[in-house]
Amino acid sequence: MEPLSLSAALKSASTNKDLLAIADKVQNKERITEAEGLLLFEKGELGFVGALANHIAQDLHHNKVYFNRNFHIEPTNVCVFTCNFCSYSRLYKHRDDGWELSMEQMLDMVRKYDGQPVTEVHIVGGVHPKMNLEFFCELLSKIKAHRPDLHLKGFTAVELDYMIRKAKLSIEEGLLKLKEAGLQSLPGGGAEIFHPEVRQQICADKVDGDGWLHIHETAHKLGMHSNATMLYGHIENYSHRVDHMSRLRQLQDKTSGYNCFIPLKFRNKDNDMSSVPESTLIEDLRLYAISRIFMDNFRNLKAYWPMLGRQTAQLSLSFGVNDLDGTIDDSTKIYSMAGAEEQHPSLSTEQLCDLIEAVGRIPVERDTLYNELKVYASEVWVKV
Ligand code: V47
Ligand code: SF4
Repeated sequence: MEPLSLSAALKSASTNKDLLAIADKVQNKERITEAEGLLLFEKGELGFVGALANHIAQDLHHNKVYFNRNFHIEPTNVCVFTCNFCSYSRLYKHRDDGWELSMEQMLDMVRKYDGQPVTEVHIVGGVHPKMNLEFFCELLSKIKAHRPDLHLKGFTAVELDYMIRKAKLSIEEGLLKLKEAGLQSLPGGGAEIFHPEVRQQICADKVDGDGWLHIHETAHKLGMHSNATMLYGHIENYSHRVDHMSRLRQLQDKTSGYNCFIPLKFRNKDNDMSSVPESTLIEDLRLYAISRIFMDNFRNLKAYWPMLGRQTAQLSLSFGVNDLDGTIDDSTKIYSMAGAEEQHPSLSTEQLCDLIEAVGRIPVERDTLYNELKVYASEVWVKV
């Protein structure tokens, strides 16, 4: 029997003519509008959006799924801000319950990887009033001096906004100092939901959406790349998600500076939003698929497995995702403290490859900028 063509499969998944018009656009590689993005959230069944998203991802990446070898440094969980969804931070007055790593402790963490083939360190933490721009420039330059091949990806726009304002510099001046010290990329955290209706309720006291975007735009202008996240599945509605993704899509049109988009599922353990239920698996997968369809200028869509759990991350590979972040090596606490299944997130390269191959995809080790370092072609799945 002949397999169903994509359009026949889509017609069997939906009879809504507006949705089918979106499917035509996707097949013709045309951008969908914000109203169409909203319609996908409101009316697009999982099978329908999944088929479209998988079609796009296959067209871009064939069967390849990317990962990298990385570890995190979380300098502190002491934070001047009070985001209601955060299970991780401790206020300065309660700093005895948290941690504050010294320069030497962080350099020891780097030295632990001497001789190991990690390619990236991801540095992100709370916003500590005493860890300033000068301290982080020193940290970056010492890591670079010790291990020049390690790509330094660090600091959310929230941390950057605070440390650069405190140093009384413009965003451009501050980022330049960090770049000179060795910073190469910005991670995507702190974006949450840009729309003020939501931001005011979940993280009113930190940098707003415009400020976050300005920092990333400036970093792109200085030749640095960055990631973008969206914290979803709490009090936001579908329009807020579309607004968030649309603002990122517009900036990407302007700068092409984003490496990837990373939806982050809200986890509700031990925070001030614990009464808000977590999103369902179906909603998670629909969100990945719709992000893939809507954000047509982001080549890479990442499922961050420590937050989602490895099985859901694996499943997301059939819904538009083409990147599983990295090996992590049990070096982050943000999600385990918020109730994620992965209490000590760590995967060996072999385990990551097995996860990817188990769903018929080809694992590819990448660097931070998505240059391919090694294609793992297993005989089981790949005809070579
Ligand atoms: O900005 C905090 C999120 C982010 C919770 O760029 C929570 O490669 C869910 O941005 N439930 C920081 N999410 C982590 C981050 C990140 C992670 C992995 C890869 C990259 C990258 C970036 O964590 C915060 C916030 O959005 N977060 N608390 C929570 N309870
Ligand atoms: Fe601080 Fe980040 Fe937690 Fe907000 S999410 S309280 S900025 S550590």
